Parts: sequence; C-alpha cells; structure tokens
Amino acid sequence: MSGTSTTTPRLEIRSGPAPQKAGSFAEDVRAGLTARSKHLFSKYFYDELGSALFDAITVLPEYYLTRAETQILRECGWEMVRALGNPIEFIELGSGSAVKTRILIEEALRVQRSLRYSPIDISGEALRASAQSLVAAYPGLTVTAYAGDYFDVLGTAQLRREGRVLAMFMGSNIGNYEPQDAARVLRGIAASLKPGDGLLLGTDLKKDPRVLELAYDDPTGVTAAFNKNLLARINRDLDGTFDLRAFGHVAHYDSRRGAVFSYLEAKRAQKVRVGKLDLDLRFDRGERIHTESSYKYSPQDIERIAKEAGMRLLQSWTDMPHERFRVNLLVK
Ligand code: AVJ
Repeated sequence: MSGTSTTTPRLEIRSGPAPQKAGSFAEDVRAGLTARSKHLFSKYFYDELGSALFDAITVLPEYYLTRAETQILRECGWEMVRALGNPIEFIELGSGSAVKTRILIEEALRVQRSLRYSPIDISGEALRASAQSLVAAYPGLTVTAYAGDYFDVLGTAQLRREGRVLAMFMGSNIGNYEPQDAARVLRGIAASLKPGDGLLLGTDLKKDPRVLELAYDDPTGVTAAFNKNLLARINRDLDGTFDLRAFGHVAHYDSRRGAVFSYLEAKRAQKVRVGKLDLDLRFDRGERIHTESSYKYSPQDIERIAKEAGMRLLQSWTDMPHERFRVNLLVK
C-alpha cells in the first residue's frame, strides 16, 4: 500500500430514482406514427449505432457546432470556472464528449485543489467508462455519477452537493426542445439550483440558412444515416419492415421559427408493418416523418429564456472570429 490512504472513494455511480419506463420507445413509436402529422422523438437516435454516428457527425467539416464550442472552452474556460467565485462543483446534464468536460475540469483544478464532478446521463455504461478515466487522470477529482433521466435525478433530493454549483447543459442540447419545453427545462434546472449557482448553456447561433442546412445535411451522408437509423432501430427492436432506401433525409432551416427541422421523407407510396406493435402503416409519396428540431438562439433569445427561467445572463462567450456558437453563463 502507498503511504497516503483515503477513506473517501473518488468514484461513485448511483442509479437514478426512476428507471426509464420499459416500453416507452414502443409506445412513442405507436403514437408518433399513427398521428396525423407523423413524428418520432430525437432522443431515440442514440442507441449504440446512433451514438457512434453522432460521434462521426462531430468531426464532419460541415458540422461546426462541436468544434466551435470546444474552441470557446479552450479560450475562455478559465473565465467560466472563476466567474462565480471558488470553490465550485460541477453538475453536467447529459454528459457530452469527455474532451469538452476535461477542458473545464483542468481549468477548475488550476484554481482549487479539489473538485466534485457529477455527470448525469441516461447511459450507465458510458458514465462508468468516462468516470473511471477521469478519476485516473485527475487526482484532485471526485466523480459522483448518476445514471438516469436528468430531470428525474435533478428533481430528487438525493443529488449530492456541498458548495456552489456550476451546472452545465452543453452542446446545443437545449436546441432539441420546442420553445415552451426549453423554458420548462430551464425552469426545472433553476429549481434545483441555489441562489448564486450558475448554469453554463451551450447554444448555436442563428445564421445563414445555407451554412445551417449543410451542417444538418452533409454531403458524405453521415447525418442522413444518423436520421435513418431511427427506422433501422424500429426494424431491429420492434420487428419493423421499413425499407431504409425508400426514405430520404431532409433538413430545412425555417428562419422565422429559428430552427432546423429534420425529416425522413417517403420516396414513394408504401406500406410498412411494425410487428411488435401489430401496426400497419401507409405512407404517401413525399410524406414526411418529423424526427428532430434544432433551435438556434440569438443573443436576445438567450436573454429572454434566462429571464423566463428566473435567472440572469451574467456573461457569454463566442468563437472568434466566426461567431457561430455561444456559451452562456446564467446565474440564479
Ligand atoms: C446533439 C442534439 C445538439 O441538434 O445539432 C446533429 C444532434 N442532429 N446533427 C443537434 C444532431 C443532426 C445535435 N444535438
């Protein structure tokens, strides 16, 4: 044994309060595909293949979001970890790429000797792997990871926190929520924070429709595969008969609503069966299934949504000189 021993484990994985309702994928697919306007929820993109395809998206030249956010953290992360005073502890919702989180962890450990990092993610496997490599890399770090839906976890009192919290909701994940839902989500986060706590919110900026549509419909077809994987997942998990070649990927930026809307479009009229749901569907030629909304936030939009959540926008950082993305610090 080494001379230094510790009684506190630096890594703990807790499972969230409400394990995800089994069968919710099936029920959501039934409801979405029998609705007058067909839709599927984007949260179902991220099975094993979908998560791998998303990782590929983040290195596409056209998908600038991840690189822009990483640049902002590299250049301005030192300010973010100091802005609330120190020490702080981190709570991350939907722990994104370890690369981005590591930047902020390293910056925080420059101004305080120890740091608690509490990632919350639906995937317990991903949490365990990243938590283990983080505690191995940073001796001052304690990881308390929560496997579960982040709103279930945030809503319960069991979330361990001692000092001032800097919560993080990065990667433009807020953009997947319809505006009313986004406001509700931020109010929910705010409710779990104490006065003086902060929230780092990564948001994509409104911009030229051509830039946005290329980001969501890359010429290599990775994003198309990411979208079509939803149908592959229905085939795999629910005994579906979708012919993936009979659907096209469509991404359209609606500048009035400020969002890229993604769809799967039937290339011809066709019938599809979903065996496990005992469901027979028909598609007209050109009929669309809405699969994702990716809302873009102007600086004024961020001010408004912060106010609606009962928080104030303390500071924002952007990627210079392009100004494509923003990381915002909201304070309760
Ligand atoms: C990870 C949800 C932020 O909406 O930009 C990437 C997902 N969809 N390409 C986004 C996504 C198509 C992404 N988010």
